[in-house]
Amino acid sequence: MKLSIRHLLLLSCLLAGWLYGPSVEAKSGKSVEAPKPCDAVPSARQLAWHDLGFYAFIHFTTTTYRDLEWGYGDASPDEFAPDRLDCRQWMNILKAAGMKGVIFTAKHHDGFCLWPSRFTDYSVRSSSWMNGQGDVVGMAAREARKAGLKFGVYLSPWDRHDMRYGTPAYVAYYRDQLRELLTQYGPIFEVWQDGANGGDGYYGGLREKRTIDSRTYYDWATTDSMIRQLQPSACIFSDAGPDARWCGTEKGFVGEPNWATLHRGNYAPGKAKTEGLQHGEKDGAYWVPAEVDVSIRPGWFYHQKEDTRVKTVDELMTIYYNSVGRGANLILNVPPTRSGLIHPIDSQRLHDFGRALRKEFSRPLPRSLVKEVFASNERGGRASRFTARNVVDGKKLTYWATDDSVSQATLTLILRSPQQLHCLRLREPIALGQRIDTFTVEGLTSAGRWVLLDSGSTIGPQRLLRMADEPVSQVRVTVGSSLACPLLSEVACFLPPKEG
Ligand code: FUL
Ligand code: CA
Repeated sequence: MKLSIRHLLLLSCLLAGWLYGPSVEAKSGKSVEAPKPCDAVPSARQLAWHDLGFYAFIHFTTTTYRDLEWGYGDASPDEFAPDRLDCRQWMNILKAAGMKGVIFTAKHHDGFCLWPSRFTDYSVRSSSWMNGQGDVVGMAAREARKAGLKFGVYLSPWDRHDMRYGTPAYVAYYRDQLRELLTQYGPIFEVWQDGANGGDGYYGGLREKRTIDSRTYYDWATTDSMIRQLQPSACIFSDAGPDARWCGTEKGFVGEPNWATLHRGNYAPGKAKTEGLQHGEKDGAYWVPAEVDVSIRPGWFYHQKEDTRVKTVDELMTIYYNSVGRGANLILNVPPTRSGLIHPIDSQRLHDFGRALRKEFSRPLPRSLVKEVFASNERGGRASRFTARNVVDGKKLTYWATDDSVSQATLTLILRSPQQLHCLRLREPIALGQRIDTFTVEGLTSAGRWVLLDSGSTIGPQRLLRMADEPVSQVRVTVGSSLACPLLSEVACFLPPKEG
């Protein structure tokens, strides 16, 4: 029998209903209620966002040609002059690195628009590049899609070129531009709202300092509702969410613990409170997960003098473990050169990193090597749909749950033979909220001793733990504390990658 997409959708809905639904009869005959979700849970758009994990940032504009990080806003449109621009080259490199999407700087602080906006003459339309016929946003969006990468936009709220900046007319202009970006370039997965508002700039030739009240000036609520209307699946990123938050640093890590929850009211774009952004807030009322933004080079824009400072594969791997490995998403910036291509050093590095990533997780412990999985408590008993065995079935939707009264529990994987483990991946079924606070992982050595392999705080959509060398015949995860009864959808073990 052939299954159509509709059949598959129906089946997955039934499965999700069964797993997260209110109540069913377990095989034991007892009625077992699914655990209730925590107060703050992700929306459907956030759940899809969590699945992306790793994507790219591209910083490219006139600033690239001035060798600056923040363009002042006075560059002539003619200065933007890539002679070999090739967005397909960018996308193929990003794809090979294992990325799932790309966010492009449609307009950085210098105000120059990389698409021919109808609302300003400060754009590619005024450049002699391609006789004013060019549209980098369009090219990037098209090539991203062809490569199977999701596309997102960065539109800097701070605009050092535009005369209107600081007045209500500028906010209307910002929204007009955003409307163009959200209606002309297909599906957008994320809209990046930068918090920087540095003050001085060109501002239509006045060359002065302008300050705004970042809490009130932009009226983000109105802009965000426009985004919702035009691109309902797009996640909105800023220092304060609503869908994803800045992690509070540009060094390439999120804190531990990393809660996806936050008291949103205490945050505003441009008003970063590093501690809360790095760690989230355990009792936060909103689901606002962290995104880790970091550049492959020291700067966000390309500078030849940084050709020797491209991050190494080891550095990138550490960043990956400290971001994706702590349940955040990673947005890695790769700046094109003046010619419009990704530099060969960065390209080679990303190629090597992609290979290293694939290798890192290339040897999942075969299911046949797991003899049994036991837990100190299984909701509804051993035969229920919440059995501990759900953590090794390779399915994200199935999970182990305990009874509601439980906040400490152990789950033990018994292996058929001692194995040297390389890495462990733990996942909570976050559709029901982030619950596990502290945990330890121990291994049973051949000497019959339990040794501590790792311990930590928070798991979320995924937690990657690097393991020590000693072979173990059992792996025991102990939940020390949990905000509500603990749930785990996966305890995946990876064996050391084969050399070569
Ligand atoms: C910051 C900006 O000021 C940088 O130039 C860069 O765009 C970075 C991603 O965000 O706030
Ligand atoms: Ca599972």
